[in-house]
Amino acid sequence: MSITVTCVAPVNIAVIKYWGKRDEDLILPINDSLSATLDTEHLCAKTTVRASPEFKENKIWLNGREESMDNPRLQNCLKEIMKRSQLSKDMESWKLHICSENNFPTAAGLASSAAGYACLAAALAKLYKVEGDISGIARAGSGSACRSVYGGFVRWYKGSDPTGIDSIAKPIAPASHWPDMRILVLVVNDSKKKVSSAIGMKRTLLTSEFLTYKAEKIIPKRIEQIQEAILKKDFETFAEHTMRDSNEMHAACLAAYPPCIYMNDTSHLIVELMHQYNSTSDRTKVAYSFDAGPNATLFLLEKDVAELLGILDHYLPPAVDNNLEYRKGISIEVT
Ligand code: 2P0
Repeated sequence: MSITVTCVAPVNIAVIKYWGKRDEDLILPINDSLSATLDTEHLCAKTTVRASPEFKENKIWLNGREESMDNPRLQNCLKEIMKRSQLSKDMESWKLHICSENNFPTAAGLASSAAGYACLAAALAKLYKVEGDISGIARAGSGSACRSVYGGFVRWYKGSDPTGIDSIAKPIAPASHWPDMRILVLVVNDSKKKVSSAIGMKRTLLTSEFLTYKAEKIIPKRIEQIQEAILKKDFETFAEHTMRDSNEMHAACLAAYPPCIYMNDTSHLIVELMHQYNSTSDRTKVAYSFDAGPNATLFLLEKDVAELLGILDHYLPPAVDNNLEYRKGISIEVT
């Protein structure tokens, strides 16, 4: 006898970044963040959870390899689920076998933990018949995961309650609201990053005063403006805020001591090329954003995709010598 549930959750890309926690254990951020969730075809996690009275212990496999269940973040997720479980006590005591796979490189700055924990939260919620918002459960596993629980454009409210009850994600517009928005992910390097996001953001918060300044003085205004730009489909305003926020996150990382360096020469070349491309056009056609790694995410409108791919092919051909291995075009869809 067993119950099996399978869920799929995509990666989300933040245009207003989460970088810095005000509570490390509860994973509560120092600022609101805003992202776009990709569609379920590319960059996804797929998680199957099986519960059975015959299993002797809880077990987890990530990308085919058995991992320890002692991970405190995993335990926090399970604890949050059990608090809201609607299963009988008897079934709650059944042990779990969890199997999760990504269809993209893990821990290469492609938000693998976001998709993974969102997927786990969704699968466990289905299994334990948990109702209502589950973004807080996903957040207990990894901060940015709370945004992958919803499709389209999503805002994670930092909240003010010390328990974290109001630190949840809410959708602000479905992907269908801006159907011609496209996202290209340029994979510059898919090896594992040197400084994890958790360590990088802690170090930045402790040693770079600019991060606190950004969270308190810049983001509150910017997030309202970018949200309005999304609702009005004002690409130029959206693009400028996106690029500024990415640049300022990496500036804060560089101002950490020792500095956290995520972008590489190819990343900087992409930044320069995109600014040159925009400046020779009659309007801003593309925005870039970089997470905790060298890979670039580009936001643009469908009508400009062919031209931009031509520019990238010319200046950054996918050759070994410039380390740009491959790239992939993705459109946003409601998940
Ligand atoms: C974001 N990143 O908003 C930012 C931008 C990376 C750069 O959220 O410690 O893996 O698990 O809460 O969610 C990556 O941080 O960190 C991240 P934890 P997480 O997408």
